[in-house]
Amino acid sequence: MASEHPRANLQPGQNLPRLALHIPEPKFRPGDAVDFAEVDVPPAGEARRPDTADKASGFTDLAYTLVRVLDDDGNAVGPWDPKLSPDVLRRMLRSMALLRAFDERMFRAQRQGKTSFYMKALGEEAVAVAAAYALDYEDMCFPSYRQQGLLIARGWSLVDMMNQIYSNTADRLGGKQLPIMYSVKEAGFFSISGNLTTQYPQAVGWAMASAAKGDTRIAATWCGEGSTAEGDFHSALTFATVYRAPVIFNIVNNQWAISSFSGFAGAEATTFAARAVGYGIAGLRVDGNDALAVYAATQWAAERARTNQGPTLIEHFTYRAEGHSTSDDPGQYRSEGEPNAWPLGDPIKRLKDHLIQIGEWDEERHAAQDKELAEQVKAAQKEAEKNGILGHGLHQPLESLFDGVFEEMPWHLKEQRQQMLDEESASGRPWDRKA
Ligand SMILES: Cc1ncc(C[n+]2csc(CCOP(=O)(O)OP(=O)(O)O)c2C)c(N)n1
Repeated sequence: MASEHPRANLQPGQNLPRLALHIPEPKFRPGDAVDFAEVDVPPAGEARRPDTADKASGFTDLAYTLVRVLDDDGNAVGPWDPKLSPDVLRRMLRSMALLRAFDERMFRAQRQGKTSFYMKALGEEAVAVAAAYALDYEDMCFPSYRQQGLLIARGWSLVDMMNQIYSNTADRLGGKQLPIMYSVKEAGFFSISGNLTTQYPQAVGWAMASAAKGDTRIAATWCGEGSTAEGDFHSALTFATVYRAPVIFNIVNNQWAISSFSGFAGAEATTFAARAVGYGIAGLRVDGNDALAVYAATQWAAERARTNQGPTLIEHFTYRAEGHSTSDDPGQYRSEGEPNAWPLGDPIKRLKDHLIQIGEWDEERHAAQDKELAEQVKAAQKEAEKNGILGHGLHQPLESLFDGVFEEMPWHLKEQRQQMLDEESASGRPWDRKA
């Protein structure tokens, strides 16, 4: 019997346009000239600043623009100017410059074979440092691997960070973790995991616990724009909006996820800040290379969280100025002209220019500070290297490999540990630690 469905007697595909997928393609590949004219950069000072008690639905426009404070001449303008004292501005600049000096030195240490791996935050210094200044020291941070600036801004020991990078005898993680995957509970810096975006729901859970206990501390978390494609990102936002968890979500949109440009995470269709809109969460899109804008947005989001207005999502629009890691060569997939053509400039230079513009800094002091910070990092490195570097034998007792899997070691791990030690001993103790 013939079907009565109107299309039932057509051949498959007949009379229909062929379906096609859209495959995002970055604008510039190696060798291409770069022109970022299409990147929309609104003037500094233009975005409005809603009251922190306003309903998120009342300012969705802020998810599609850029909150900017520093203009092209180094002036701080508009309603988001946090009006920080010159002293705080200078300290923030110093922390950012220290982070850059630290990155530079540790990158070199990797090239010299002293550590197996490193990741820089070049060009993204404002994102972590300015946020750290706007948060309380007691607030809990759930970072990705590119917010070492939080530790540096909180004054954490560079030697301790280096010990971890070197996996040496003083490594607080006992050599069990890849370099740069810090964990510093004392500085409110949650253990970094290699698995992208797992920190997002964990930050929400921590924030919910803080609220459930009637505490006053809030949580902040960071991930890259590529990481927003993970399922964990979306479940975190759902939990946070439902329970109005006191948490700040930071998306560091540095345009690249290793060799994948931001279009593969959805940037061609909308902004990352706009993800907030569908969840009913406050969303801000911020000039990530403007330390004052990052500070102001974080302070605003923190106030919302502290007054039980719930979560805020902040997209920091920035650019990953160098390779993804020491294992990456960006020359293979993007134009070398990109970093210099980036329209939002360099975050350190922009804060420095502002301080000079208001008569609170000068080039000579800046150069002297850079020199002093390089010396400070060098001295810390010397100190850390006394505890060992890569290639100088095993720095932790071999049997400690089995520690910390469970709070108390079960019998089968004890058995495996003994087996390992017996085999090591039978083969002449090749893993014996050097004195
Ligand atoms: C669940 C998971 N998938 C893939 C990876 C491999 N990986 C490590 S970093 C990275 C890119 C992340 O890019 P983005 O989130 O934009 O952050 P960025 O590195 O730019 O700071 C990928 C795919 C991983 N570590 N975890």
